[in-house]
Amino acid sequence: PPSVPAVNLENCDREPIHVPGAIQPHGALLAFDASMRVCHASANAAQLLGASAPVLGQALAAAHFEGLAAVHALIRDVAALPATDTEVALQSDEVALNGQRFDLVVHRSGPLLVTELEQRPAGDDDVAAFALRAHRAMDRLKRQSQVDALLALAVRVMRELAGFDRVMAYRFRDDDSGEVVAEDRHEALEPFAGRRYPASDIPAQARRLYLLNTLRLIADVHAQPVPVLGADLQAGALDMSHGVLRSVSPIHIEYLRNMGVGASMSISIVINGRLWGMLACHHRSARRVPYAVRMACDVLAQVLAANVQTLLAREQAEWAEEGAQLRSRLVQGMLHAENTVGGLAALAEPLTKAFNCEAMLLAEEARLFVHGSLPHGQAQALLQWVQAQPMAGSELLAVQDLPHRAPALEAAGAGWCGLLALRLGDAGGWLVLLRREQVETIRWGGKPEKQYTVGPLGPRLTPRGSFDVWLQEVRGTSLPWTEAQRELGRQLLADLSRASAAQMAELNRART
Ligand code: BLA
Repeated sequence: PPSVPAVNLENCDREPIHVPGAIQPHGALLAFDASMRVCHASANAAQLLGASAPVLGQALAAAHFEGLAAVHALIRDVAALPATDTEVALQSDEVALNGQRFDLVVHRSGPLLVTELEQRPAGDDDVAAFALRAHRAMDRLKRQSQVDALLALAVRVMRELAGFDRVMAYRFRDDDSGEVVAEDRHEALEPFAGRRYPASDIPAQARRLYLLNTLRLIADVHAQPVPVLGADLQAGALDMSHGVLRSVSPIHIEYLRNMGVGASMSISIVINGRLWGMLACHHRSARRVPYAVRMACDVLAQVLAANVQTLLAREQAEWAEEGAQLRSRLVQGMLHAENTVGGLAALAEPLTKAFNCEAMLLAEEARLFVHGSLPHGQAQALLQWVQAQPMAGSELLAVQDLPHRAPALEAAGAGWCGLLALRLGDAGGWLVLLRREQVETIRWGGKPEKQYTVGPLGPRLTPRGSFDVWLQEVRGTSLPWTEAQRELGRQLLADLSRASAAQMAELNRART
């Protein structure tokens, strides 16, 4: 028997999911080499396309079957298209073969022309009406001005269009874990909104593939995959990165079955070349979605991505503008201020706002200034702790979990968790910004660590068998200081040092 490579948590990101050697059974695949001979064929080709469908090794020109002319024409079209590294040559059409309707999708994979024929689901003649609905949906997406509202609308629209039982917007975080940030679902289903899933649920190679091929349909998680055979050993395994019938990783199939899902369609939300999130659609039973409808969903996700990008850029620009104003006010203020503490203290309100924090303290020589509900005793204790930290030449210290690092401070009832300390020159002065605790209750969609179970391939690590909510309460931390906030901190320090250099020069001039 062929040896089955064991897939486990350590190596599942190396499972070569782009060359599975099989397709989903609701279609057939034929790949042609440069001389237009069949070099790969799915084992169900004759059964689906008719007994006269071309067989392995046969030249397309030698085949005679109903619908051949349409197939031939599309293959010729794709062969004539220029293919670049970033763009696959791809064309599709609807054809009648063997008394059935198929979506014919042809694309180039290296030197090969890959022909996929997907059975058309019955009763979906209204593609024109669908196109109109999709157009109106995109128009509505463009009019949203908040990311949350935009995603909420997108999942609703997607569910209307594609008819799944559940549609989720899944947004990745910096650590590649993800969160369901919007959801529209059949009322019989339990809500998944707000749940968090670990990074390993979508391994790295799958993420890379989802950047190249942005929509994938798993039409039936209980269907038996159909092997794709090669004409000879040289044919090697067929790269199906850009295919539409690619068979799905068995480990992911198991995951979906455990989740009670019958069919899944997910569409990448790509922003600045990065996988920002996905629209994940689940159905409780098997579900086929015609190719044209899937392509409209894909375009919808692109419109969504463009709008999310615009809104995020606007938020960033507004914050940057606020920061720029703060800097120029500081530079102005320093012209008249007695000292650095005075200049900064005058801006306590806008400073705490820009850094999204609740309190700040300023210290230089004997001067101590506090803003927010921060008793002097606490300010002193915090300052002492900051002064004792090894800065290793750095002018900035950012802490998100102060109680864990400074238990003694916590015992004194300080209650501060986030601390951003900026060193004011070499004279031992500090600007310290403080944040309160942000208790985060993570609703993991199941216990994050995977469990051993005995599957059909013997004992191995499998995706989670349980998707019951698992609450993790994270205490003693604040919101993290963003890179933009740290950068603003560094810029303020640079402004201050320029201002004091100018003052010194002024003083010297006055003396001479
Ligand atoms: C793929 N994992 C995926 C996909 C999703 C998720 C959306 C894309 C394929 C699809 O459309 O179904 C994960 N799906 C989720 C999450 C939610 C959801 C988080 O609905 C939340 C609601 N998965 C594991 C482990 C491994 C693993 C441990 O949990 C590996 C050991 C693998 N996931 C895995 C693989 C794929 C995948 C290999 C790629 C499937 C493919 O495209 O062939």
